[in-house]
Amino acid sequence: MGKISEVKLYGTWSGSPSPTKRVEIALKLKGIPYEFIEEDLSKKSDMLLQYNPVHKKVPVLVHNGKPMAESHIILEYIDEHWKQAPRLLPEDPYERTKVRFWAKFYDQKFSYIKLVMSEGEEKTKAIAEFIENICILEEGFKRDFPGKSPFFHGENPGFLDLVMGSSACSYRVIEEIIGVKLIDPETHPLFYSWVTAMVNHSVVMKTLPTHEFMVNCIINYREKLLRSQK
Ligand SMILES: N[C@@H](CCC(=O)N[C@@H](CS)C(=O)NCC(=O)O)C(=O)O
Repeated sequence: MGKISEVKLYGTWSGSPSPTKRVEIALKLKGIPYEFIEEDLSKKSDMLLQYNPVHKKVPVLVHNGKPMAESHIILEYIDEHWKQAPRLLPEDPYERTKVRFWAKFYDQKFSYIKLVMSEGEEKTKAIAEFIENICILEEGFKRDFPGKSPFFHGENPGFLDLVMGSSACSYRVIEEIIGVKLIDPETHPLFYSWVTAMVNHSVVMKTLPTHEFMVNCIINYREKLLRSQK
């Protein structure tokens, strides 16, 4: 009989958009049972430091005692090890490059923390950059994923949906906190229909905290950070 898999996820259960959610959604989509271990990032556990000595960050997935870090790498591992549907990455190598390209672009360009934490001129600049990058994504969707709907991978969310969705699904939370509209269905129709499908997906809905909870958590986090800077 095959060995039963032991899967542990070290993550942060915060009310903020976080890469841990990408891994949680992937495990749930594939029906992989796992134990969630919550890390207090202000007091990192010895286990986390041992498992991720380079970056000292969550998420860390430990599969049968073998640790791995970095959410993109963990998602790829999950898809390669548990090959059951839904597949997270496309079969075709060229299609995979597109998905990886945009996932990297998203992580490099989008900072929700910057939007929430900045003020004055810096905030205006962060908002303009955010909207400019949404427009670049909109063009990218058209060029690289024509006819893919409602998700980049078709009927189920895949790698790029999870990388982007873990934070993009909270855009309304950010809009409410900063008092500025970021996503316009008229100007960003593809992004808008994609993000709406993500927000309404049953697994995503169950995994992400509610709107009110996130608003409170992010406001508290911002106040705590501002107090510590005084
Ligand atoms: N590139 C990493 C980013 C992970 C990350 O930023 N994790 C944050 C929590 S959302 C963290 O552990 N921060 C603790 C720290 O920076 O000390 C990934 O995709 O997994």
